[in-house]
Amino acid sequence: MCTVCGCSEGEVRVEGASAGEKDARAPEKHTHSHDHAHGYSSAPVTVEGDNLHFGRGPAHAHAPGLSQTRMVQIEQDILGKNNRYAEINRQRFMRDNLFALNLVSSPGSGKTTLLTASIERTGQRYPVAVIEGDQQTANDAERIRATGVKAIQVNTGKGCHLDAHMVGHALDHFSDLSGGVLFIENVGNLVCPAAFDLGEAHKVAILSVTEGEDKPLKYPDMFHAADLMLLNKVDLLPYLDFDVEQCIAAARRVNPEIGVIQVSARSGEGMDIWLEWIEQRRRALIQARIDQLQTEINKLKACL
Ligand SMILES: Nc1nc2c(ncn2[C@@H]2O[C@H](COP(=O)(O)OP(=O)(O)OP(=O)(O)O)[C@@H](O)[C@H]2O)c(=O)[nH]1
Ligand SMILES: [Zn+2]
Ligand SMILES: [Zn+2]
Ligand SMILES: [Zn+2]
Repeated sequence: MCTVCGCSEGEVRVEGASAGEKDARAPEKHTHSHDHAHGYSSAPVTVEGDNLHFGRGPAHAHAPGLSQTRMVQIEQDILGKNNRYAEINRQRFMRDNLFALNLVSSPGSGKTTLLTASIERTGQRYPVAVIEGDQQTANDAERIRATGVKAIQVNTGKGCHLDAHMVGHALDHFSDLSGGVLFIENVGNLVCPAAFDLGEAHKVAILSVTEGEDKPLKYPDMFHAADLMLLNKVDLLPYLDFDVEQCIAAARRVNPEIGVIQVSARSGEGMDIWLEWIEQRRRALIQARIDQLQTEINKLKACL
């Protein structure tokens, strides 16, 4: 995963040495015939019968040639830097009373379809803008632009997620969005975007019913990080053996607090509930800002 192997930062940075050089701090490389059964604490693989676990060391991951300690250090460096950018984004969102949502899911769950349907239903009540993340193409941004809403496409190349720095650059392309909603469609990937704070108010995980009800258990980080799960494509339920209750139970096992809304971007089912969820939180954000400013005003008045 990118926070530990550092794929988002490129080879040179990851290895802590120039390209082609070995990381002097990395332990000796093991061959695959070696069974790792030597019991040292950073052993990257735990064997339980026929099950091999590579995520039980302190780094919760494995990268060939890197020690657990080194991976933890790299992760802290990458996430620390990201979090500083995220904080700047958060301040920009607060200054503009902009309600930002980070939409995360595997490829094809219906994020862009859901966004276009949401935008069409929202009308012109408040400003809406979209940041689109994909490895390549501006296809999704063009689909958003067709609704009349401004969209900035961010192509990540080999990158598997948006980071807060990218979002900061995209934000520079929007003018006044005060009081509005910013949708950030992350790169389709159920793993890496979970770790990257973009400064958003909430991560919203979209899971479509064609993907299987066990996904929250298989990819728990994402559903743990999200405040809401949109269960999309419910119009297809009659043709599948997908168990909705089992899926919701799986999501609540990894995140007892997660909200769930069943939607279909195709039929429109559940869309009003989703838009009401957005509206309530957007208004609460503005109200909190009013209360904060009122306190400031009261303090100043007391100085007169
Ligand atoms: N039946 C049905 N199909 C849907 C629904 N929402 C999206 N789709 C279809 O699912 C496919 C993928 O939808 P997209 O909106 O492109 O999915 P995405 O999550 O944006 O995909 P990436 O950006 O590649 O990750 C398309 O063929 C959509 O028409 C839905 O509610 N019901
Ligand atoms: Zn990654
Ligand atoms: Zn999309
Ligand atoms: Zn920059």
